[in-house]
Amino acid sequence: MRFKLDNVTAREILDSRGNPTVEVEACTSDGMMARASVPSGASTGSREAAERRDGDARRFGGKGVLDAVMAVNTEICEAVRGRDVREQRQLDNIMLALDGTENKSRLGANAILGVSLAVARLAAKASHEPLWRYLGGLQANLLPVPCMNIINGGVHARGQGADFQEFMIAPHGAPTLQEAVRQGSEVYHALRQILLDKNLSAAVGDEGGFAPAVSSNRDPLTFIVQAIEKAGYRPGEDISICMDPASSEFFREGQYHLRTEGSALSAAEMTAYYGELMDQFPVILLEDGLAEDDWTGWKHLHQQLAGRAELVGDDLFVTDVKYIQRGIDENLASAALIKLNQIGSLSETLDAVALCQLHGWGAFMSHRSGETTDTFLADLTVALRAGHLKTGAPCRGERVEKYNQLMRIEQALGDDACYAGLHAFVRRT
Ligand code: 2PG
Ligand code: MG
Repeated sequence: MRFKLDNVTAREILDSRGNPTVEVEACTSDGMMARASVPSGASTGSREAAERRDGDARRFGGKGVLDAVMAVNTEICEAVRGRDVREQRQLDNIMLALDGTENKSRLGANAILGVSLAVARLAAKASHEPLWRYLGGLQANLLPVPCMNIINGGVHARGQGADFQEFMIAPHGAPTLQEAVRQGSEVYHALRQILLDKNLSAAVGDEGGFAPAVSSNRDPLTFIVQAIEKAGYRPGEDISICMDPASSEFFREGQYHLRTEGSALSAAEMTAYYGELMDQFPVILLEDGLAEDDWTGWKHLHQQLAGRAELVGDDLFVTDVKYIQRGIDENLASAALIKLNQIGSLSETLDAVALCQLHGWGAFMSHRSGETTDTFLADLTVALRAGHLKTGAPCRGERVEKYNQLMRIEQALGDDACYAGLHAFVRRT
């Protein structure tokens, strides 16, 4: 009774951009309930699992998710009812088989993932364990370096700021996660003042970072280094920088178009440009430096820069073991970005992380630009010892709730807690 799944129900709620998304509640036969909700991206990879949207322009401009909600309440519920909530993999497989498509487009990855996460949380609850411990067991004691996105550009700033989408700070030199969060927050506030002093806007983008109108992609890096110093820390020693240009967004006809700089660069020129930025600034991680279909460009990028920064594939791999395996075989990157909704079930996400870890790759855990206050990602990152995650700025409820949950986990672990620090970043020599 205690572990028997009695019911799953869904509803339409709002995400941090004010768009509808799916929330699922799962219940056991003896009345225990757990809830999970699903995030949504803006700079999505073309090979991602399909989010199901109603397309009815009379509601939310076509973005409603009532069909996905209905899929949970009817077909999925019927198929999973009566199962043991601890049988995560079987439950996920039942949903994948029921969907029957390559990319989860029939039921919707948003419907499937909502159930997958709610069931996992219910299983943890029924087992009387916190989620991180239930998912990770005794090995779950590594707190990740929080990579905080403090300048937002690209589509997260509506194309009004930097071309590069994300400029993050990684306080890897801190002794604990709690101290890392404090340092990140202090740098964030120092940066705000620096921007205001330069008469730049301190209004924020989708992930809570500032979204100033800059005239080059170097400017954010310059400002961030100043902010790190102003807050009393040493750039590169205490705090380094991670970047996600999300370059698929500005890749057209074989070239990378940098609007702010008025240039169009080849993959080799982009790689050289990143190399220059790494000479001048303490960049330790570069995600989606090149576009999702530029496989040959990635090979060159990896040859050139693998020793200098962790090279993470996001749109390139879409949390899918098929593409990650290709990346491993062809030596294209040193890490995969891991997003639950990019693949659409917990079990497949675990597979993606396991594959990375087996090959000495990094697994860089990630939120989406459209989020809810659900903190599943924080628990999962600790459970998998992934060592680093990005979940936005130290600002805005849906972002800080993940960092706050990590601080709760660190406190619950007490002396057993260990902070990942610089080792989390995979750089090949
Ligand atoms: C990314 C993500 C998350 P989005 O590109 O890595 O920061 O953005 O969710 O818009 O795809
Ligand atoms: Mg990305």
